[in-house]
Amino acid sequence: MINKINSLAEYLQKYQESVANPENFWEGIAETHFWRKKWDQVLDWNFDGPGAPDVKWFVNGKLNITENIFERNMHMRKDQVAIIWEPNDPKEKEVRLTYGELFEKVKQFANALKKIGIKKGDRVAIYLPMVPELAIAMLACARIGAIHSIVFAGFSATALADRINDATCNLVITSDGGYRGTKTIPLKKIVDDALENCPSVQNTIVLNRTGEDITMVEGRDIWWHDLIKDVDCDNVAEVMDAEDMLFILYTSGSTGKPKGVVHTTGGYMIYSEYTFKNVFQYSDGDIWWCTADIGWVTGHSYIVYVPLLSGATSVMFEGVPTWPDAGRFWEIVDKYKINQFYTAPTAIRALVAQGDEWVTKHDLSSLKVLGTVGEPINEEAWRWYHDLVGKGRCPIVDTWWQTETGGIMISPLAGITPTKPSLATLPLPGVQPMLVDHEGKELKGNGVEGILCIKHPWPGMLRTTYGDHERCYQTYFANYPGYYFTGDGAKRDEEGYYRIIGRVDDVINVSGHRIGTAEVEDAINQHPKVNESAVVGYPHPIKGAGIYAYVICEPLSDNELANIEAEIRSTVTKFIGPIAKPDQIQIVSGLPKTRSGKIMRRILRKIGEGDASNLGDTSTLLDPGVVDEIIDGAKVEVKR
Ligand code: 7RM
Repeated sequence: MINKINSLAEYLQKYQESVANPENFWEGIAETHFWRKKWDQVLDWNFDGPGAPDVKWFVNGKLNITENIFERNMHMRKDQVAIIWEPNDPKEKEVRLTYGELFEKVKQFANALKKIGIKKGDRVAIYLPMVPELAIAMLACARIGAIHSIVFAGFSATALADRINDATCNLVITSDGGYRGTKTIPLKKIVDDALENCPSVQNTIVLNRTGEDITMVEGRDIWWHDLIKDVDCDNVAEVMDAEDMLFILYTSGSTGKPKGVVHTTGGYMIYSEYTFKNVFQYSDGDIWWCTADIGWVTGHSYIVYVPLLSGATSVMFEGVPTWPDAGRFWEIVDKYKINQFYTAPTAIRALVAQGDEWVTKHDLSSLKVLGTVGEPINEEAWRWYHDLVGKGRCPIVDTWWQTETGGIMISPLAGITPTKPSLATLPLPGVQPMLVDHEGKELKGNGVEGILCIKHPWPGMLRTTYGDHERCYQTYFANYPGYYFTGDGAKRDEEGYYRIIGRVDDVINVSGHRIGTAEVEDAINQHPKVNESAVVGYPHPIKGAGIYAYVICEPLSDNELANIEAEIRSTVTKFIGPIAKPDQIQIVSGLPKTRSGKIMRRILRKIGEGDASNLGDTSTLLDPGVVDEIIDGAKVEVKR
């Protein structure tokens, strides 16, 4: 078991140790886990040069992550609740699965996967709502060494097909439908549409969740309940190499289609588990709730793998924070006596707007620690969370990390690191952040602002982008050779605390979801009447950032003009999903381009922000007149 840090002095000491000798530090932690065979070498790495990045932790070590969740804990936790599932509709009964029960279900489903021919190394796409079977499916894949690729159930058929094809998955696990608030989402229908263009898929497994009418394709589609009938629960875990792939998770970047971020078995397990007890100061018997969706990395790590590795009781919620009313989160906190609560700033801001009484009418006295993740938290939301939800007695941990990092990287340790609103504060032991200027020169000392990079490998880092290792190098290691480039800008204050400012690339963080501007532009350009588009982020009071699209169309009739915005939104919904729908669409006759044809996004961003008073150098623009036209027609009020 991992020992947790208990004081600031101990943190500082551990931090020093971890930097002075990272291998010793991580080896000590890895030794508390269950390995089939010990590693020969702790770390072998190269961030630059031939084959880079080349990072191997616990070289030749053998293990299975599910043995570390189940076999390692079973003697003491068989009857302890592992997962509490709270359904979308509060009138439906919750489900509690003990470690013993969950283990049986995982082994049985693992055997069922084997029965249909799934084996080690196969890729399995999972497109499910937030139901316990999602965790069971993930863990069953890990048990047999199949690589899961979970696709958030809000993505469209096209986006799902892109992800299935990129990883050449041979199986899709889905359900008939899914509930979210008042909506029912026809997941199986979306899978059917996607599979028209996915030649690698041989089977789908379909869970019965909503009971709605669906079509089952003979020979391809199998009901979950039929598949597991008569399948036994005896299963020995596949022995995995520490560097065998555990999962792929697609995430958006500056250019092109989303990349499949690859995490491997040993390092991800060691790193992510280490973060949990330290950041949240989780103690045995506490009830833990992370409100994320398992379709995002936060849910992978902090609903499923990490709490279960830590022997925690993890709450999983199917619904949304505002249905049946805006008190739902706090009702659940009270119902299960949640001790640590982890959510996104966008959810907090949405609830601030609903009024305080939704919070004050529930008993929140069980709460000990509050966490945030996904985007910068503004001071107002931080204060509300701290004062009203936490009654001023719960430390807030503002945790900075990414899909690529596997687990939390920069964060206070609850109750140990003195906090300041909107600051992620200090790196966890083993994490070596640095700030660089645009030339890649390290900015030393405190009171500096620059681009956030990481100097040294940590066990939870991505190893590659699936099917395209060169892209991994180009995206994360080419800009500042020798360092991992995060894509974020940050400030280190006089005390050495980090404040994450936001993305420095063409990624927009909408409600904590990463959306690539290029992806949205590609989707908009699919509309037959659209010639060209440029997408930027702009400040949005609830979402953090909204999506602002400037679009050039072919000549439109009045009728076409009246419908074009709605049509563009539905085109984006079709090609990506509703989360990428532009909030503002402005039809323009031209875009601010340089003589070499590059769109000056900086100008479009400024206009979206509502401040065109200082547009900087526009002398390289081909046609400066378009800027005035865009300002005149802007969807927000613009200061000139
Ligand atoms: C976990 C997750 C990653 C991006 C990252 C940042 C932003 C995340 C914070 C934050 C400010 C934070 N993975 N981000 N946490 N910005 N403060 N505490 O969100 O891959 O989906 O997104 O999110 O820009 O690069 S992610």
